[in-house]
Amino acid sequence: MNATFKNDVDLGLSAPTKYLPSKYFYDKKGDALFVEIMNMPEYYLTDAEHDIFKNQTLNLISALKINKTINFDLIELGAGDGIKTKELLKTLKQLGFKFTFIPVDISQNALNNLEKTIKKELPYISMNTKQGDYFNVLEDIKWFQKPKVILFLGSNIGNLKDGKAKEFIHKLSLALNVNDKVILGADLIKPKSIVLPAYNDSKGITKRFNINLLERINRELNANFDLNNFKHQPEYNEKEGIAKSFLVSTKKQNVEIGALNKTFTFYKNERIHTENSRKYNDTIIEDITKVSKLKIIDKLTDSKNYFADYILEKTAE
Ligand code: AVJ
Repeated sequence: MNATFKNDVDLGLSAPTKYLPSKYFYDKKGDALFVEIMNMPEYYLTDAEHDIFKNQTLNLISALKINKTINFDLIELGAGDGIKTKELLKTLKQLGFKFTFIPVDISQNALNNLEKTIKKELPYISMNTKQGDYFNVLEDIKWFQKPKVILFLGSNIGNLKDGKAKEFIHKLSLALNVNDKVILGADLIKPKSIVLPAYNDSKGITKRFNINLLERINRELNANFDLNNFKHQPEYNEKEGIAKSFLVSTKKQNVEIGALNKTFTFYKNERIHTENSRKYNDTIIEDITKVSKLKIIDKLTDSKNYFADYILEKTAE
């Protein structure tokens, strides 16, 4: 992990347009900040998807067309704190479905927290956690024998550029058997007045989340980023439908990264692109899924029409 982190930081900060991969937000401090983000009023995504999972649980379950007599694996990619999933787990159990819950996350710390809450609140759920990067984990779950329901919620897919998202959906489809299902959570394209505050909250939590990436480089790669010399800069335009986050160097400065034995120069107002959070509509989701054998069979939206959970089915053709 540390070696790839080091490599990726070197690649991103040496590029003509500097960037850092958003997956590195999630260390212990980043996980905690992300939980704070999900709880803040501006971050409508979590409430909207929770609305679907809480108020349309039965619709969601019937859309999955699961055979009650057969054991299945419920695999969640990027599980986070699992609040939405708990609604589903509870109801599935009440209805007598038989399954093992397998949350997957890049952060072992997030998995430990989730395991603790599930063991406490839903002790009757059978559960196995799995740590790893989504792309790598797909190689393993391919060999699981039981029918699968994959949860990819929270618009986590939005961190991937459309080309990568297509590749991911294609790989996911290869890891599934005919009739397996996916619940794909996607934040819908909507006006800037709603989207931008979700990435630029009044308490500055998102700013701390973004800056933590530099703190993590300081901590793990022995660097000397002066956190006061970078500011958080979010952007969104409705036409493109992509929220972007940057860290902007407020002055010309040099930063040393000990682990790389290198110095990086930032000019005044130079930006590091740290995240894309893509927003969707049916056309984009159709485009992303059409290369794969995952077909859209249903779609549920929240009462405000902010967010959609698409139900995909692996087909033979
Ligand atoms: C977890 C990727 C869905 O893009 O909205 C929240 C991460 N970044 N605030 C998103 C995030 C800044 C989040 N995802």
